[in-house]
Amino acid sequence: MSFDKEFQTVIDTIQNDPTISDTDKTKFFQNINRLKNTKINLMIAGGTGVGKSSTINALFGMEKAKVGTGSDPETMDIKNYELGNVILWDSPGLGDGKEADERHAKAIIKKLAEKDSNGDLLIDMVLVILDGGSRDLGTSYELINNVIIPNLGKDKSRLLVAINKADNAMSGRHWDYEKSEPMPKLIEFLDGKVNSTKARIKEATGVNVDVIYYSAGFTDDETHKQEQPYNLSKLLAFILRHTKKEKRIVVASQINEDAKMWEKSDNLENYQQEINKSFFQSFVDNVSDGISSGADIGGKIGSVFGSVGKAVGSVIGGVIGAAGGFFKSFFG
Ligand SMILES: Nc1nc2c(ncn2[C@@H]2O[C@H](COP(=O)(O)OP(=O)(O)OP(=O)(O)O)[C@@H](O)[C@H]2O)c(=O)[nH]1
Ligand SMILES: [Mg+2]
Repeated sequence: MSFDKEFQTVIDTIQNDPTISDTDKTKFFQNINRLKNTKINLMIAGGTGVGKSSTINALFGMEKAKVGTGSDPETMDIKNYELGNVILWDSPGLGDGKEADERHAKAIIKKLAEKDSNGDLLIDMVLVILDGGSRDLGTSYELINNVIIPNLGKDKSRLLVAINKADNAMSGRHWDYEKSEPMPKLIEFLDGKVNSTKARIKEATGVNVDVIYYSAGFTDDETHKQEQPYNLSKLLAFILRHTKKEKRIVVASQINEDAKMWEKSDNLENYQQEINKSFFQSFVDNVSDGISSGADIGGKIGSVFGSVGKAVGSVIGGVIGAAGGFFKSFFG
C-alpha cells in the first residue's frame, strides 16, 4: 500500500498555510530532508543459533536486505545489512573457541565505540539475544557482562536483552501450538527466567537492564515457513524505548508490513498504542524541530492524518504493520 498521497497532503497543507511564516516553512522542509537522510544503526548480538537472523526477518522482513562488505578486517566478523535507513549489525556471540571469541569481542568493542559523522555514537541500540531453550547461558553472560556493558559508555540505555525461543523454554511443554502462545506454567517459568537473568547481570555489573522474552518463530527446513512470532510487538516497543526519540521514526520505515507478525503479544493493545504513538511523536518532533511553537506543526499534521480517514487509524490506533507501510512511503 502506498501512502504517498497522504504525505503530499501533509506537505501541501504546511506549504499553503498562511499562518506559518516563510522561515518556519523553510525550516520544515529542511527538517524533512534531514529526516530522510537519518540512519539508525542497530546491533544484534548473541551466540550461534540463538535466532538473530530469525528475529531480523520477523521484525523487518529481509527480502530487500543487502549484505554489507566490511573493508576493515577487525569488523569483518560483524555483517551489516542495509534496509533503507535502518542498518543492522549482525554480530557473532562468544563460544566459538578462545581465538574466535577474542576476535569477536574486539570487533564488538570497537563497533560500540565508533562515532558517526556528527560525533555521536554510531550504534544507536544493542539487542542481545539469548536462547530461551538453552540451559547454558554462560557465554551469553560473558558477552553481556564483560564485553557489552563495560563498553557502552556512561549511558547504558542502549542495551536491551531479549530471551528468544520462548516456545522451547520448557522443551516445548506448556506451549500452546494452536494459539502460538505460552500457557500459564510456561509464563511463570519465563517470568522466572527474566528475573534471574536481570539479577545475574545486576550482580556482575551493577546495571539494571530490561529483559524480555519472545519467540521469533521456528523456521521449517523444508517449507522455509517461519512460525508466527510471539511478543514481537513487545520486542519492538522495548527496542523503541531503548532508542533515542528522534530516531524511532526511522525504525518505522522498515518494519515488517505483515500484520500477522505483530498480533500475538501480551498486553498487545498497550504495545500497539505505545509503538504507534512513539512513531507519530518522533515524526512530529523531527519535522517541527526549531519551528516556533505557535505554528503548531504537530496539530496540523494530526489533522491531515485525521482527514485521510483510514490512514489515521493505521498510524495511531491500528495494527503495527500498517504504520510501517505508512512511514515507508515517507522515506521513499
Ligand atoms: N523453536 C524456535 N526455534 C527458533 C526460534 N527462532 C529461531 N529458531 C530456530 O533456531 C535456529 C537458528 O536460528 P537463526 O535465526 O538462524 O539463528 P542465528 O542466531 O542467526 O544463527 P547464526 O547466524 O548461525 O549465529 C533455526 O533453526 C531457527 O528456525 C524460535 O522462536 N523458536
Ligand atoms: Mg544468522
